[in-house]
Amino acid sequence: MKRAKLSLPNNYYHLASLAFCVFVISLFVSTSSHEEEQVEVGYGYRVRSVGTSTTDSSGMSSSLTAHLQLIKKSSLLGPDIQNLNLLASSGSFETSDRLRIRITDADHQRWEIPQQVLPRPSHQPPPQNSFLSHPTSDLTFSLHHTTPFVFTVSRRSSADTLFHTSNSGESLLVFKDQYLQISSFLPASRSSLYGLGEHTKKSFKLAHNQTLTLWNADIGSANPDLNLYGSHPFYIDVRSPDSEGRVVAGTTHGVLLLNSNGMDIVYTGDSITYKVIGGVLDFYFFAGPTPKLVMEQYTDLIGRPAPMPYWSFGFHQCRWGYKNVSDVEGVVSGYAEAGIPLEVMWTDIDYMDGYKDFTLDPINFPSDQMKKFVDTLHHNGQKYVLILDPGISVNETYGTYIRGMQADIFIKRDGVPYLGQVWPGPVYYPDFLNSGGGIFWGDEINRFQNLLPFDGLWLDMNELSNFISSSPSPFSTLDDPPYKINNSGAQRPINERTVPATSLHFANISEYNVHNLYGLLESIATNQALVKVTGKRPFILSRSTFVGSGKYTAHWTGDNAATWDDLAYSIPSILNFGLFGIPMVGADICGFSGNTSKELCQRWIQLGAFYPFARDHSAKDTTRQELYLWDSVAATARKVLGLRYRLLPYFYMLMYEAHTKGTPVARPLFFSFAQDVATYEINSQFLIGKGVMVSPTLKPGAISVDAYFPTGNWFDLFNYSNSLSVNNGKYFTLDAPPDHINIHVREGNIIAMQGEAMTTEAARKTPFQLLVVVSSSENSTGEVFLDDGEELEMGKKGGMWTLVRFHGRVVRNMVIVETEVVNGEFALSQKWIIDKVTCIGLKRVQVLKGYKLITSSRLKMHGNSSIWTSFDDGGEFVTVEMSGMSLLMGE
Ligand code: MIG
Repeated sequence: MKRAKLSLPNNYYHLASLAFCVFVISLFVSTSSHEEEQVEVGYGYRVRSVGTSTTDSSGMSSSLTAHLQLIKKSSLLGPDIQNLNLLASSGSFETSDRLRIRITDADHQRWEIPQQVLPRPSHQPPPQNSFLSHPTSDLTFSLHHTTPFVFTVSRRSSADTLFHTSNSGESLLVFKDQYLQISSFLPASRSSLYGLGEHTKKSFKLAHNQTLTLWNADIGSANPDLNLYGSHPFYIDVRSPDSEGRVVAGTTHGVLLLNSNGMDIVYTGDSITYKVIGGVLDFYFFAGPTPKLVMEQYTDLIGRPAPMPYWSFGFHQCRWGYKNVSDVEGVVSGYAEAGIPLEVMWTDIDYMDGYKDFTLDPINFPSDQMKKFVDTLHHNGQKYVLILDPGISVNETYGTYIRGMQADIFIKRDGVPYLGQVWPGPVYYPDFLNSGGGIFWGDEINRFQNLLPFDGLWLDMNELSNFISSSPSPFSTLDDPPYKINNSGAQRPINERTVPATSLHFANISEYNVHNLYGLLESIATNQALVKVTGKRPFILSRSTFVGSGKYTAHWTGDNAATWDDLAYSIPSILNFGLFGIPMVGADICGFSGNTSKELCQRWIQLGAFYPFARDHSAKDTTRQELYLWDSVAATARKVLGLRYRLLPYFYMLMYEAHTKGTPVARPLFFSFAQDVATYEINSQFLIGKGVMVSPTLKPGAISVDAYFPTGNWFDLFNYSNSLSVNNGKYFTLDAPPDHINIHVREGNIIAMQGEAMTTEAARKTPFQLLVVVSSSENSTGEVFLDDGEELEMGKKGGMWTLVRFHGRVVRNMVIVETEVVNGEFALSQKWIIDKVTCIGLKRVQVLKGYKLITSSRLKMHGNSSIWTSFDDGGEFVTVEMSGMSLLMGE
């Protein structure tokens, strides 16, 4: 029998510690004494017994248990676990669109993510006959093979196999204390995978033959392919049609391995292999069958994205290295003088006294000046956000430290708080698994808010980041586990520059197991604190994230570089976070590290103006990059941020959609055009919502851009002209002069826009304009969601909000637009009006036949009302604009 040999990490011998040497020797012995038979990491399991419960009307079980028994021992990577339990549940218990398959040690409890951290249904079998009230799931689980154990997950409606664990030697199921492995075959030519982050990727669609490592680390996102700040073991698989024609193009499912331990995921194209260093195998399959439905099903499990305050969709300015209050004030006035909207001013660690959280530098950022500064911002309708790092300076004269010690809430190692090293020097790290840690943190936030009324918090360094690497404990295999995940692309020790894995959290939970959860836990604690302290909808920006973080925080992609490559990589990164359920995401505009250039910054603000989260941020000692510093960049910023601010109601409506359904704000093209397989490959364009496409220029010196357009009529959103009529999706070369980014809106959309202004507050006071992009082949739809922009809940029953849905259609030579209003009272109380309706996409021939304007009785036309028509460049389409109306929003 041919057995593949386990390949050892390259730097295996360099890393050898005491525990390691023992391992090397035992390996040596075993290979030398069995010259013929090569050693396998595992030999799989056999199914010993199977039980089912709750059979539904079609005879399918909605729950199945199986007992698995080890086939043969292997000593590689530690002893095997003898007996495993498998529970597969679907149908009535999990929702009908979700299938859970959990495999764990039958005899001992193992680490699993606690319910308080990520609430989810427990895994007891469902009560009898509860299936009756539920539709049948499209996902089926089957035990494909019993010796060795192999299972499949298929789609009932098309018989497509979605997951098929391997029965071949090197990729059999392995289950050891510190090494779990499972593989699935994939149909390489029909399967497009997205997700599995956080990594910087050149392409959005995952390339074949790569290892994706998940271990949260303070590694700059300017480094492609390395494990970065967050861990999301979730992918979606967009399928192309099969040869029998049973699978429709774009049929999509999602797969989550809910596990917080470090892992490597090896994706070859033909297969995916998870190599995990702890926990259990807890898979969730989401049936889709559209990308949108997968997101709805995924966020139903992990938590819907947090609503973001309206103001957070404005433009943000930050920099590491602002010198003092007057430096920061100068930036605020620089924006005002240049006529570029600035919503939020940020300060980085510079504001702190000796980099201590919750303090102000008494010389450069003294509290009286800072208070005045923040009051002035608020007076002008602007906001202020500041940074916090988790490490608390070890300093006997520092109140926060003293209170933390009294509360006894720091992460410990060997019985005492673990001493790390970050910006303030020696630090202890709060333990957010300890409820006392959250209380401590909330109390500090409260005290600081009383000193300085900040509007949001920025959580950095929460991977956890540590400037030192502690040596592994000789008494444990946690610090130096037998399997080396590909940390930092070089199988670096998992303890490198973080809190060591043998450190202990509350209830003696090891850092080894919860390392990847720190950012999530800090976000939860911070969110709870802000709710309590401010009573308003929190705005939190966290660098480190995990499955479920979107329920509490926004995210930025971390330390990119001011390069053209990084500009391009920002698109896959942002789209990925949409898939991870964190739709409020952006990259540092103009680039973080290294010196930006005028041209790069000009192109970056063009793209960044359409990130869900738009912030200019740069590293210390780089050249300044505030947008007003170059005339050309300033002019572009006015233009693109002008459009962004006009689109604020649209972004906010998308936030509502994200919050209620999990749909990303920035979406891959295949979210709207799943049937068009060409969209699966697109890396440099994306959609805002369902119908606004962003096609940025990403190359130096370029004055045109090649952009893909799926079928339909598309119109330049800046001038409603330059229309493109596409019968069959294709690439166009579009003009892209230095001051222009191509933004197109597709037929079939209705967008409620407002006016440009210097703040979101001022923009919200301007009248609405309805852009109706009519279509001869489909109805046009759009929505607007209105509330005060900062109340805790978004769209909750009984709340103060209004939802207006627009439906438009062309009937002969009439355009009919109807509105459907939910909870009109709130909008009516605000007296918002629509003063302009612009119809684009009308065919010239339709209009030449003559058009009538039929106004409803409520549509009041004023003395200065006007209607005008114009023809686009190609002469094919007509724009009809009615202005000077005062149609009440909400009526
Ligand atoms: O060690 O606070 O990603 O945005 O400017 C660097 C200083 C710490 C990393 C963040 C970056 C921030 C910087 N921080």
